[in-house]
Amino acid sequence: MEPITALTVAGSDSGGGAGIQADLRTFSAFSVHGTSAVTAVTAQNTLAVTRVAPIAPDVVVAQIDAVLDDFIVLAVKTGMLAQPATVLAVADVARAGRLANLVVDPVLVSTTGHALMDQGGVEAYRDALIPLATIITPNLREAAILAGVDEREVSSLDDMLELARALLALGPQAVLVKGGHLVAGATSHAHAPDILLSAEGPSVFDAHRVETRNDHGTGCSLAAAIAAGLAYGRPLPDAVRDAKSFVLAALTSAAEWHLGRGHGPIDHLGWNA
Ligand code: PXL
Repeated sequence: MEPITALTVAGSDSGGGAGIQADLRTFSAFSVHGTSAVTAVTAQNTLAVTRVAPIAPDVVVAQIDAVLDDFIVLAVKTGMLAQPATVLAVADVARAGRLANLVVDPVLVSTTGHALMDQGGVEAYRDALIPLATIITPNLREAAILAGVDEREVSSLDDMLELARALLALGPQAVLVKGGHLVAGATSHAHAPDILLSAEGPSVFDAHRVETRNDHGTGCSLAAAIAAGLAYGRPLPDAVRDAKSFVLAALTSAAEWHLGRGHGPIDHLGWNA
């Protein structure tokens, strides 16, 4: 047999909650062989990010080349890219048609407020990488920054749809705006709706909100799970639906566990299910 293979291009989280570590566990949970290109080393735990050391863009590309030269990579996820030059370098590889089923999670800032992208990253994403994506998966804050609107003005599903339309106009095949950070307005606290928009129109994926501090790496995991589904040939809406169920289950079974003293990881492998 030949295991299905995917690639994550993302940062390392020393605490094992987000980034490469979350992506590889997610791939494993979906029976996908995970390959990786490390874009940055972060020193962090469940409480804070204390250092970020970017990897040189040519070293990132060398890792991608090494993987693509040997494996049949059926889907690629990008997470934290750390520097605009890395966004541009990854976009060059994508433009050459070498990154199948490209899921771009446009990571800009950590939940704890630490910058995970240098100045100029927004423009690089907008101009170079996003137009080449199969799907982009911004949270509300990232969507607002990429669309150039004030995050505080996004408070309803209609506002989210408008954001999704603005981002679809940048050229990706689909946009998933995640409502996990939606606080006020038309939807209640109990829900975390996401909107998927493609040329086929919008669909809303509603999910109840899980009350827990153990939510570190949910965004990374969702994008990696979508990539895993696409690697298996699932249609995009099905891959998104499966990915949401996966993250919801992993959040639910991790809700009460203790890993670190802050925002702990989710239960990717169902240890507490
Ligand atoms: O969740 C965004 C993210 C992505 N990648 C790495 C991170 C984080 C958040 O902390 O550390 C490496």
